[in-house]
Amino acid sequence: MLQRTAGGDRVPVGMTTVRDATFDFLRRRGMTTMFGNPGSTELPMLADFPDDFTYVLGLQETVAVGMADGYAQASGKPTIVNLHTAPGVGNGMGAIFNAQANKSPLLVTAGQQARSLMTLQANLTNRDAARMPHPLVKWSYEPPRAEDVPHALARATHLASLPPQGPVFVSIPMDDWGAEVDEGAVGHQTGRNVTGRAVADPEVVRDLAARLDAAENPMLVAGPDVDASGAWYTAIGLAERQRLPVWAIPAPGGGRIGFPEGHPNFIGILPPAIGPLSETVAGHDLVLVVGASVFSYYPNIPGPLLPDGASLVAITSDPDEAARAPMGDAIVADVALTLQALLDQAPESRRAAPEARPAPEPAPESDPISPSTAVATLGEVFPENGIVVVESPSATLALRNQLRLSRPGSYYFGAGGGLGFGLAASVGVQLAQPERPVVCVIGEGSAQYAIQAFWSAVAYDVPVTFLVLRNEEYAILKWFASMEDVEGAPGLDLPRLDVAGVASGYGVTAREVSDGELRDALAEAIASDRPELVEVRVAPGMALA
Ligand SMILES: Cc1ncc(C[n+]2csc(CCOP(=O)(O)OP(=O)(O)O)c2C)c(N)n1
Repeated sequence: MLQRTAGGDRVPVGMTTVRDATFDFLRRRGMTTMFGNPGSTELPMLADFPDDFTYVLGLQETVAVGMADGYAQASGKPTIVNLHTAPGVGNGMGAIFNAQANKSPLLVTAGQQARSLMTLQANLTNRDAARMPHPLVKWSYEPPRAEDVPHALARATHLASLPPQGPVFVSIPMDDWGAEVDEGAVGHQTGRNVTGRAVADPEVVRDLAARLDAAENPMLVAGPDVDASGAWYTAIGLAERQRLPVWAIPAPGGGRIGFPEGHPNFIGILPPAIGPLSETVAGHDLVLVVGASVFSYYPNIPGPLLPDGASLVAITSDPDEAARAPMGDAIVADVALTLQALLDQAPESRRAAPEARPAPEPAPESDPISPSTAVATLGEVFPENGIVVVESPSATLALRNQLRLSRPGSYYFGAGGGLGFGLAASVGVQLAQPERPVVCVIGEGSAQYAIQAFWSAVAYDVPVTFLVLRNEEYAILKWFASMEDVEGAPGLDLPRLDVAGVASGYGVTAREVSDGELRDALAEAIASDRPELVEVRVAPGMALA
């Protein structure tokens, strides 16, 4: 006797299919929001899509992966994104690169030609599916048999979620979905819990607490994993108890901020090159780096790795980060648990509290306004619980200085540096955090790399506010050109790109405003329950504060 499964397959009564087992697994893991862009090879997976799942369509794979990245980071959950065989993965690769840098737990899946047609290389066969995204993912796999698909997806999800978190990839031939699985075996394979938050050796923590307390002038460098691991308030506790001045990791790197930037102990953002960074930390005898790599240097300005008299200790959950650092010691363990253990051991220090940095200065008046003024205006109306997703290269430093965000989970930036993260990720972040207003601050050049994200924001009623800073150039590249002594490079000007016009075409309520209208326009857009865009002309060049 035949029965129709939830997924629509006609199978013998009592039989469990690959699709049933897969959706059961995703449901159990809370992975019921799926991002993607489908093709013929993915349709068998999506057949009779279960009612308790949501499919979020991105019109280009950069958008699908970027939305999933934002969603995974802002929800703290592994997130599935389904792409269309080789060309879909190809389009998504830049965004997968960003997800890797963001340590975002993405389960990237792609359809594949039917197994019986792969050897003769029928159209759409990805001839080496597992090799394609290989350097960008923690694990890349095409299961040898249809019935191995649920187990492979479970294995991939565990790997994505274990520290350091990151994307994984599974290629799934299109005729696998109706195949039968052994119910007993698949129950074991997909029902497992795997946890990976490891505590540091207590002796090592005790030594570090003593070293920290004995230091004359220690400092803390807070990285993105302070936020991602849930160590935000513990980091504040440690900085206050030990009177530590706190720096953010070199700008613009780091997908998240690791310390409240309005806190009296917060000093600023480290410069990103070897020589200037070493000069900045001069005078400190112990540099404690938490939840970051040491360091993501760029551009190449040589110098000593550390100033004389300084030593460095890093706490990271990423063995590769620990191993590749060019200086200092490292402890590989969960950042939140280790910081808590360190806080428990660290005595109240008698050092003087660090001097609070001054409030941001208003930018000098100009016409058009400087990017600093634009982001300061955003700061005037930015809600307490707001979240900002940033891809506005020449205004990032100014935004950090003007907004001084102080709540956990308030800042997302594409740590890989590949443009296309901002617009897409802001939609994913807002879907994961519906109660918190999300503002995406984006350059008009950056907006072009994932422009179709506007459509997803409209289609799924995602009320992001997009603030487009239009300076009619690739300002950051002109700055790099001057750093690199490059003259006469073409392709750095963007005469009159009408982002508001394009966004309206996708259905976003969009307007271009003068500087005098900016404040009210932003306040209205943030309060609105629709996606809205505000575009403002800003002066060319870098804004540093
Ligand atoms: C995928 C990708 N392509 C190209 C670049 C190089 N790139 C870095 S910043 C930038 C310019 C961005 O322009 P815009 O958003 O207008 O910002 P502005 O520099 O003017 O602030 C470019 C092209 C990149 N980072 N990623």
